[in-house]
Amino acid sequence: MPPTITAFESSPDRGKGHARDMRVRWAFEEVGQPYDVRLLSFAAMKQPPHLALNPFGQIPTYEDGDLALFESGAIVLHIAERHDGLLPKDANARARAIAWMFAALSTVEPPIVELAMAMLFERDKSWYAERLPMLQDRVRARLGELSRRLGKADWLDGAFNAGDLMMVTVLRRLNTSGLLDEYPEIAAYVVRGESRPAFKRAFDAQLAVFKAASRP
Ligand code: GTB
Repeated sequence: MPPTITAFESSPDRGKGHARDMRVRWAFEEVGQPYDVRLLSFAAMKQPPHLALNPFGQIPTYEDGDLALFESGAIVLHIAERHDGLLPKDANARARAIAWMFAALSTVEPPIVELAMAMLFERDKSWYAERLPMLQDRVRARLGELSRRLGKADWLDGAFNAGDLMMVTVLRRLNTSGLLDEYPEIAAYVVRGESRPAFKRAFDAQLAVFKAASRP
């Protein structure tokens, strides 16, 4: 039996692949591992069976035999550790790839999510116009730092690895923000990630879920 992950029955991003099951799907595709998906409504995510898998009532989760995991970072790392293709063999390079995964999740993603949440939920607030430039500048700071490190390289540290997978999924949330246009190396890096066949297969799979849910 392949591992089973959970995803939105109907993603609020309308199939843009911004929900965090996308990074798990992509990891499976990169390593060539089949997987099953259990789709959940928002209501089902808050019911005891799902809370037993993820105490925060969120997707994605991962089940394989007697192992259940939550947190997309932990799931991608688990997949990368068990299959060839996402982590270098050299111990130091492997440790650095994992450091980039953490950097994506704990240094780069928070200001991006903060900006995305403000743009989604705070537009009608009196303080929105004043707060927005500050949130954008926090994202710009990370993009500038990342751009200086990436330079002209294709990937963050040698060949594509799980660190790039995680970073690209984090950065592509900015695709419609206009901010990536200010950092051409980062914009090209995101496109490079999105051009990988494994990314496309994962993207199409989550898009098919959205299309099926939208059918009358
Ligand atoms: N740290 C956890 C992880 O990495 O797995 C965070 C998981 C998480 O935030 N899951 C979200 C969720 O289940 C879905 S991905 N939310 C429901 C809830 O908390 O009740 C976040 C997400 C949602 C929607 C969009 N979008 O519409 O663009 C993008 C990202």
